[in-house]
Amino acid sequence: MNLVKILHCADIHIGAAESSLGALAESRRTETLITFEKIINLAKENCVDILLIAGDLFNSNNIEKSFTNRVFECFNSIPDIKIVYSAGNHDPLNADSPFKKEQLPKNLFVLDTKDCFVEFSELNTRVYGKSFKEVYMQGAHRFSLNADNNYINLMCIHGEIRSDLGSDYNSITGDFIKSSNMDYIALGHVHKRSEVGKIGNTYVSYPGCPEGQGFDELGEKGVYIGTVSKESCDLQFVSVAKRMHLAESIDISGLSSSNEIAEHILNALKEKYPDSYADNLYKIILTGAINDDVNLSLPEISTRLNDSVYFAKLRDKTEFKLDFEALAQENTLKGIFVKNMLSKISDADEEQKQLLTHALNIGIKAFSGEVNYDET
Ligand SMILES: [Mn+2]
Repeated sequence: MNLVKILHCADIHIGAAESSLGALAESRRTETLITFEKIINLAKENCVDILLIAGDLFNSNNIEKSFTNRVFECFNSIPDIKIVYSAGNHDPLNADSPFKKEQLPKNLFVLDTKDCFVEFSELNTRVYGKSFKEVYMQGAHRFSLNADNNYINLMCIHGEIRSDLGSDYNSITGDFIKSSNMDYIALGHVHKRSEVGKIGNTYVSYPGCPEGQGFDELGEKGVYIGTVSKESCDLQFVSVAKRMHLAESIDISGLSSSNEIAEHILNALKEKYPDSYADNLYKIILTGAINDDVNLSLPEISTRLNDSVYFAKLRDKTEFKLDFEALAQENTLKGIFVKNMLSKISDADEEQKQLLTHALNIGIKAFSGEVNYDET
């Protein structure tokens, strides 16, 4: 059986700056390049035949020369591996593209902005696709070329799977996939990984971005490696991210000092991520019931955490351990506030109840000191 070994990656976004990280943002930009180098090494170690990169290799075409030089140096370092690049919406194949400005390595095949394919006869394989020419590529992806059943037919393309044709980012419909006659479609654009699925006779997946760029891109990130033939598709997910973004809810009920709370959080992280706890980026959501005499200092807890892990930010979702009914009887501003809120809560539906209880707790915190409330 004729098998081809591939590594499928996408959305590396080399040079992306996670600006909310402040002083760390610049080093995170370099880490996107380091993750790319790791992918190149994986391709080499696994002796893949073809490296498929389905768009958004660069975060933008406006990328410094030192980064593009390093990328092309990496491509040149794996001369026996065919590399197919299909440009995405972040690095469209226009006059500003590094792929238009630089001398391309011999083993790099950049797909045209019209429907096209590249043929590797020694692998009995064709790779079809189409690069973005501008930031948007509207309308249906109506592919004008037919797959030839004498070859293993792969497609490498950036776009959005959806049922209609309305996307500005290259709609790819289920019907298109079903009738494409491709053996595997290597997609890019969606940063959340999908499993390898099958539509009609065609296998298809999004590997997701290999390095998360924010707290909306949580957890393990990586690439797919494996074999494709006319009868099979056997791809494994391999994690490559330098660091993970993680959101962790941690119950701090019964704790009262900032150092105690910071230590409790760190112990929980060490237990859950024994090998990588210090390297990750965390959004820690503090939960549980605390006494109203505890003056929670988020900046102090945060400083202590950031001394031990790469990055941590805190969100306070704790509630006060209080006898609200008794408080509501007090003839004080606080008492009147509690009485009004309790009455609203008792009339509310389940969803509203949760929101109002949260609001009650924020209000109580406002009475006892500074409110450090930020939902972002
Ligand atoms: Mn992307």
